[in-house]
Amino acid sequence: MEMIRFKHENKSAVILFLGFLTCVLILQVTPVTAYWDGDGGDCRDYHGITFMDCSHDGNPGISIDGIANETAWDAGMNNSRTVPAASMNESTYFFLTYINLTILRDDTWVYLLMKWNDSNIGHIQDEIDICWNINMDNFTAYFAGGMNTTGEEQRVDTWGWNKLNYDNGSIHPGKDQCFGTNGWYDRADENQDIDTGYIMLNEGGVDYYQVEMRRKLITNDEYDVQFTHDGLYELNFAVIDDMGHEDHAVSWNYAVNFQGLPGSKKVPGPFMLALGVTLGSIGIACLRTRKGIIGKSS
Ligand SMILES: [Ca+2]
Ligand SMILES: [Ca+2]
Ligand SMILES: [Ca+2]
Ligand SMILES: [Ca+2]
Repeated sequence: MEMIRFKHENKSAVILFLGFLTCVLILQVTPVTAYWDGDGGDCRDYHGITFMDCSHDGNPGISIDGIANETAWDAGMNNSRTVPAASMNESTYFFLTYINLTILRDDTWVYLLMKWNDSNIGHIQDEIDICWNINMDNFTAYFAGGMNTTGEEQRVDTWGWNKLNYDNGSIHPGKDQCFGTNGWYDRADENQDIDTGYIMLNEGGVDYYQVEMRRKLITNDEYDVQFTHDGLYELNFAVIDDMGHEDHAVSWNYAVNFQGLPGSKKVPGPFMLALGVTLGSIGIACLRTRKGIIGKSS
């Protein structure tokens, strides 16, 4: 009898040990925790910035309906990123999601394709937001004092999609907003420049939202980021699941490289500059020589 009990206890201990070992292994291979690491401070201290490219297609023919069946998206997906977003450290709210992100543009619009897992799809509070830095010095996803910038006249543009009461497949205007030194500006003061369309998906038993979004490269709205110059544009993401909670999932910072923008002035590179100076010098030297020859012959 003692022997049977010993065997039973031994078996339980082995199962417990294997369970513990499995947990340790899962924690080791999981790249992102459900909460931010560290002390809940600025995520830039932990992750830095992830860079990505923006593909160009002169005629992408994208219909903003949430369905990514346009061939332009296939090419743009070469530059896709998987953006992890998690709740804040010590949050009482638990949510971890991965946004599959593709960004492309033509000569008028910038297009975003975003697909992310949601814990309870179809909830009216489900939402995704993108913060684009306009001119903030210390742009971050962590705003300790609420959604406001620290510098005078520094602004962040935000583009949002809400589920609200819109049916699956709905095409509707997004939320185009901006915040600055004193928090949110009145949304009514700015033009609403975002178009969105969405569908719900279920793949392998996991529920996803998929949103197509577009905005003109240049809106001339003081509350919007303007894609006028080639270079890097910083952004980050927030995903709200069900409750519209303050502790929504947040990504770290990304920067998108826009090149060949229609409004961008072409600055000559160092090689072209050196070539120009050399050719100019040769031209001047030739003129002087010619003048000398003419002077001598006359
Ligand atoms: Ca589409
Ligand atoms: Ca949800
Ligand atoms: Ca805006
Ligand atoms: Ca606007």
